[in-house]
This record gives sequence, structure tokens and C-alpha cells, in this order.
Amino acid sequence: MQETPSLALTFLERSQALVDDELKRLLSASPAPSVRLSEAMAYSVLGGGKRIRPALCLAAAQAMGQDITKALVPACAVEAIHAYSLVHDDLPAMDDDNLRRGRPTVHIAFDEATAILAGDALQACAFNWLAQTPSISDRARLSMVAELAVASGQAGMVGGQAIDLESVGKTLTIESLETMHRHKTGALIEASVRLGAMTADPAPGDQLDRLTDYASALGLAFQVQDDLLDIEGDTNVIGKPQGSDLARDKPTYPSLLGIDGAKAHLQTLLDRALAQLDSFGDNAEPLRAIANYIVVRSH
Ligand code: GRG
Repeated sequence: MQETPSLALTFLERSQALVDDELKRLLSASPAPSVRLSEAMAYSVLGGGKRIRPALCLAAAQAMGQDITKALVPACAVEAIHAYSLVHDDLPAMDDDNLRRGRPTVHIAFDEATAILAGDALQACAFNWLAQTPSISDRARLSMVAELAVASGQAGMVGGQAIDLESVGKTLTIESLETMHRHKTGALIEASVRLGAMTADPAPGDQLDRLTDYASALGLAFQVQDDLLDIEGDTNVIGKPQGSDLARDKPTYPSLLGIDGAKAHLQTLLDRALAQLDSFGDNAEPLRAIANYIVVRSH
């Protein structure tokens, strides 16, 4: 694995700046009639975060030989969906979290009803923005809207969240754990890459397939690393044998594979993701760098 993913950090920082500016522009273009709702939406979507999904969207456009600014609006759309999912995931009816990104969650900083509405509105923003993506055909725009709807709805992220809620306290097989993650987090990561690639308008099918396979492996790698980071952040759990309270209330890769097994799986997924980029040459450097960053990230 790459030790110092500086290209990824540079690309992520650049993406973050571009995406933050564009998000501010898009949000201010259609303000809510309620100041409180506008503030909650801005708090959710402009409050930090690694911006991995929009960076993947921009990097996929570059891999297809496009100017990354063509993918800026789709990148903001996937980030709006991500922000909405986090706001709703933090609600008392779901994970009931008080802190996210080191700050009070939206329902704590505002109130529960405002958090629900802010998430709902951000979801609507994503599709409105996508429908206005500049410099591509109506056909490509329509395909993007359909892709993001499928990836974020019941056949994708929302479906994965439902499996997750149903799996609390259960022992899952590695296959069913992967099914959950492919839906819950993988679908949006795949859509981020595919939307970026679709700015080539039209994106050749074989290239789109390879980038989809890259994103599919990367989405799982992201989750394995997330599970490993959760363990490293919990000194009570480190060193306990597989099958003990590593599993706690939710199944994870380390609870099913052990810590070494999860690390080996992470490497396999990274190799699988990177292998898909061979034919893209230097244009895929940011996608390679982000993949390496995802598996060595510390938060
Ligand atoms: C509530 C509809 C609905 C869906 C929720 C994706 C999801 C489904 C919930 C997010 C909660 C969660 C902890 C998911 C695991 C994946 C994960 C670590 C997401 C956080 O993504 P990062 O690390 O977050 O990219 P930042 O803060 O960097 O944007």
C-alpha cells in the first residue's frame, strides 16, 4: 500500500475547495423560505467531511479525459445525498448520534423536525442540481438522474440502511455483510464514479464497466477500513479474539474475519480496484491516489 498518498490529499483538497464553492452557489440559488431550514441545510452539507464521493466524481471525469469542472454539479449532487443520509442516520429513530465531524449532529444543533426536513430538502436539491448539469446532453442528464435515484433509493443506499437496521444483534455471513455494504455505502460510491465518467457523454460502455468495478471494490474497501478504524479507536476491543465482543451489536469485517483477515481482505479489494484502472493511463492517477488514500486514511 502507498505510504504517503500526497497526490490524493492534494486532489482531495482541490476538490473540497471547488465543491464547497459550488455547493454555496447552488444553495444560495434556491434559498428556503425558512432561515432555520436554510441554516440546517448549510450546517449539514458545508460542515466539513472528507468529500471523498465528490472527489471520486471529479477524478472519474478526469479518467475519461474530461475537464473536472464538467463534473462539479454531479459531484455536489452526490455530496448532497451523502449529507442527507448522515443527517437522517444520526436521528434518534436510527443511530441516535449526538456528534458528527466533531460537532453536534443536526437534530441536536437544531431540532429533530428541522433535521428531517433538512435531509429531505438536500435530497431534492441533489436531483434538481443534477437536472441542470451544464455542458452535457439532455440524454446524459436524464441518465444521471436515474442512476442517482437508483443508487440512493430502496435498491441502493436506503435499502442497505434497512438491512443494517434489521441486522442489529444478528450474526451475518460475510456474503450478507457485503450485500448490506454494497447497498448502504457502495451504491453511492459507485454512482459518484459513474456520474463523473458519464460527463464524457457518451461514456464508452467498456470503460464505464471498468470504472464501475473499480468503484465496487473501493466501496467495500472503504467499509473494511472504516470497521478497522472503529476497532483501533476502541482500546477495549483491540486484541480480543474473533467471535468475542468484537461483534458488539453490529456485525463488522473484523468480527467476521478477525483483524488480520480484515486487513488481508482490504488489500485484496484495493488490488482489485487498482487493476481496473490499467487501461486509463495517467488520466486515472487521481482515482489511483484516492483508492490508496481510502485504505490508509485515519478517520
Ligand atoms: C438514513 C437514508 C439513510 C441512509 C443512511 C450511508 C448511510 C445510510 C449512513 C451513514 C452512516 C454510516 C456511518 C455509514 C457507514 C459509512 C460511512 C463511514 C459513512 C461516512 O462517510 P465518510 O467517512 O464521511 O465519507 P465524511 O464525514 O467524511 O463525509
